[in-house]
Amino acid sequence: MGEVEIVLPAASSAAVSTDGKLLGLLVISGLITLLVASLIGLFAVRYRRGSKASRDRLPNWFARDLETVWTLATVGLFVAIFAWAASQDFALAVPPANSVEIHVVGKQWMWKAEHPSGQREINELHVPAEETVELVLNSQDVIHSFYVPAFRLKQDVVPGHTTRMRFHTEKIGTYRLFCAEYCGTQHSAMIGRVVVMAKEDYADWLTRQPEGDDLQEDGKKLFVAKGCAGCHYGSSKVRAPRLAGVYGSQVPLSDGRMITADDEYIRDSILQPKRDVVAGFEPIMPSFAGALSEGELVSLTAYIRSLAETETAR
Ligand code: HEC
Ligand SMILES: [Cu+2]
Repeated sequence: MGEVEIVLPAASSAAVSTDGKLLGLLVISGLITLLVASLIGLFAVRYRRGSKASRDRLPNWFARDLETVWTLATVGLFVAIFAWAASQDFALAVPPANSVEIHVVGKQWMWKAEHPSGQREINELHVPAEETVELVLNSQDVIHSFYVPAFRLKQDVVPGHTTRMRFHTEKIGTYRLFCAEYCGTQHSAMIGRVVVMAKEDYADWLTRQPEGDDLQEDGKKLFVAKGCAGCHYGSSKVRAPRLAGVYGSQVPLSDGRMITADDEYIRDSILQPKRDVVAGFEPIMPSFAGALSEGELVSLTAYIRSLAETETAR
């Protein structure tokens, strides 16, 4: 990620067939364009003013047969393309015999995923390669759309309705995830990534996701309950830094120093906000010393750390 992708990787079986269809249509359109253009050229020369070429009416049977042939040929071509494309879409719609089922909830403005064994993540989706993954999609508020360009898959996620999306991929890697349905002011920040891992690595990753995810959840609730969100969400009227991507980054301070945003720093920012003031901001954040328990601090830090993953959401 980060670098400019010139050719979008085709990272799922759907991507391979979609690219096939696109190429097929492109070749057919190209050939037809070529045919039409050459006929225009040919006729322009042949029937130019003053040329001796015959301008007699064509015999009726010829005009009729020509009409019939090209009508049938184009209809046949279109039906063939339709059958080809539809058969691929139908294949995708067949429920797989066995699949890894992951629940994904879209809400303003994030993607939350829950794995079969309970592990949770936000704006990240870890999936195993060489298995059919079935996403069970729900929305908590408005219509979102789960879109992974490298998979060539886009699925609307509608409130009050469960939709499913399946994919099979063999390409290990990290791919961009977008919301492709305008869903409010922070819609453009509703992005994340899909991490395709080798089967063993995925199994391993699952075991390495302990309570951390629940901490994040708690932290997120606290972030709203304790009033942090009132200043730190993008929609706030108060000028406060967005916290997405802060964790682990270098933060310029108002006194010219640079500081690495680690757990310490996050903690200090909450308890002694006047100590390290972020460059470009007023020191208006109140201290939460005494107002938060240790556990709450840990949860809040876990939540802010989890926001770091959404590197592009800054
Ligand atoms: C009244 C508005 C306000 C509230 C409420 C508030 N903050 Fe802040 N926060 C700010 C401002 C402004 C800054 C930047 C200036 C500074 O560093 O003090 C900031 C800075 C921070 C930073 C450092 C950000 C960076 O870019 O390095 C963190 C972390 C942070 N706040 C977390 C929190 C948490 C957690 C809460 C709730 C417990 C909270 N804030 C509540 C306004 C607020
Ligand atoms: Cu959305």
